[in-house]
Amino acid sequence: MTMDLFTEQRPHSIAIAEGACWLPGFALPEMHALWPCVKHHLTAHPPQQMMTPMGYVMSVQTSSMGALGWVSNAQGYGYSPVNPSTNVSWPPLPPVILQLAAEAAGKAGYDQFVPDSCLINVYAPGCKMGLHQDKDEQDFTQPIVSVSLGLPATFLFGGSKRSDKPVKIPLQHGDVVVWGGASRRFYHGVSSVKAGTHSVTGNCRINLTLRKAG
Ligand code: MD3
Ligand code: FE
Repeated sequence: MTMDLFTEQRPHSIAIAEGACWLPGFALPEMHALWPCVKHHLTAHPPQQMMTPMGYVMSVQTSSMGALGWVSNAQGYGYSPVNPSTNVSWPPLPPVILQLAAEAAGKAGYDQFVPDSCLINVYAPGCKMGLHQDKDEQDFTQPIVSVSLGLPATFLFGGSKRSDKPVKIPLQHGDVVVWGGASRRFYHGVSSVKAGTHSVTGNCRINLTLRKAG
């Protein structure tokens, strides 16, 4: 009884759907090491707006780390070992990110998570991501771990059908969400990010999406 009360007052993990687990503030203890690493990466590998196969320019700017980076162009979506704008390999995943991903996945019940891809999405004010499913990976039994940095955003989390009404999840700086099981295939998106200033990232939201893509 007492334990339940304690858990409700200080939630460490919140189940938001079958297989999906929200870990508020989970990345905060590692932020002193995580943020310099992300910032350095974005300087060396500037994020760019990708073109969708349908010919639209995505509002979000993206960059990647790891053996495989997520890319999009007129030919389609997928993973590439090189940055298409330089033809150079993406840099390796740094230990602080690998460890954070493995610890978060473990806490959600997915042991031995070893991602080979970290997509870095940079949202300036007004940027959003429409409802979609992540279907470009080889093995859907592998979870996805996301880390939110900077300005808050409303994450839209639907179901297995596009018509399923999405629930809104207010994601903040340092929040981690692990998406596995049935939720791995659910539709999701991000509402337009509101303008603001965050003490760590400045005028943007940054999301790290860790996947075992290959
Ligand atoms: C739920 N990015 O890059 S991360 C994406 O905040 C993407 O930048 C969003 O969706 C962002 O594809 C959301 C959280 C996320 C990532 C993958 C999922 C949630 C997911 C896959 C299945 C279900
Ligand atoms: Fe996605």
